[in-house]
Amino acid sequence: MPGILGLYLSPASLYFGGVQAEPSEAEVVVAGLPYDSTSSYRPGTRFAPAAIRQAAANIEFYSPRKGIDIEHVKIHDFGDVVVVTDARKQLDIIARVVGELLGHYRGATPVFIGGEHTVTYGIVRGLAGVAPSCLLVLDAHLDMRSEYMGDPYSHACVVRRIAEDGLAERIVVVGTRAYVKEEAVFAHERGIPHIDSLRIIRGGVGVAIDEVKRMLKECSGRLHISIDMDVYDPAYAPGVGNPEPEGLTPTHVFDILHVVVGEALNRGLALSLDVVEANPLVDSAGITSVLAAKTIVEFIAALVSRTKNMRG
Ligand SMILES: [Mn+2]
Repeated sequence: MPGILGLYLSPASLYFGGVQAEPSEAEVVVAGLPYDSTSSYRPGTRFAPAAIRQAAANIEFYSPRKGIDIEHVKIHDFGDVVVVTDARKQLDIIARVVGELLGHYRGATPVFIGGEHTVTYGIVRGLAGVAPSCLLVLDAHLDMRSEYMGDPYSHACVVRRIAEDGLAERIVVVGTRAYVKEEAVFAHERGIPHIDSLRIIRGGVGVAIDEVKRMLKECSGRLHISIDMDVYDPAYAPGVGNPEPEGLTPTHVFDILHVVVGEALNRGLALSLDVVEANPLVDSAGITSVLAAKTIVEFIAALVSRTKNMRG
């Protein structure tokens, strides 16, 4: 692996998708970010990249929405980024790795598997170093506290840090239902729309899609999508650090993903994804890891659906 990628990445025991494509040919590049040092309630997301790879190896790669099988999509899994306990150093390493990945594998779409939500700050900083990015966050929480337990780089602050540091052109948060006044005020002041899960449950996904489409009109380079697994209802995703009842269903999330990815492609935007906060230590029967793997499969299906189908 070129440069710092060889220094900061170590191969996983199982590749996402099973077959390892040549990195130079890859349509999708995967990296695990097994960092969970600021988890405030139930730590263990460091085990998620391995658990999600294992889940991915045991589900079908067929997407009913597009009628395509993504088994033949060329995926290269770079393994996991090295873990250090200091949040600033960890985020610096992640940002450098992301910048290198984009530099060396320009045509590929990056997919990152967390780890706690803090890693998204490092990802978005790495992306911002290459081209402007808009950010769509799916999360039960706003993650807009100025600090949490004295730590400004806590998972509970990640979207605020990204906004304050000007790392995203625009931000929209979807699926929210758990936040404090400080966070709602910050979102309002910064003009960051958030669509509560209840509006989607009662009125359908259109309200969220419309808001994201408004954002995409103002995006010039890339759409990064960050999916905190706690956006799902705990009935579907019990294995997360901070579960909150009355969340979205897989159908809601996949419907949003497919429309948003299609719209971003129509606008000529690059795409990238992170899936964070799955916690195998508190999961039930591995269902959260399976759902995380399926979420990545649906994202890739939405991404490649124009060029692949079941017959070709
Ligand atoms: Mn969350």
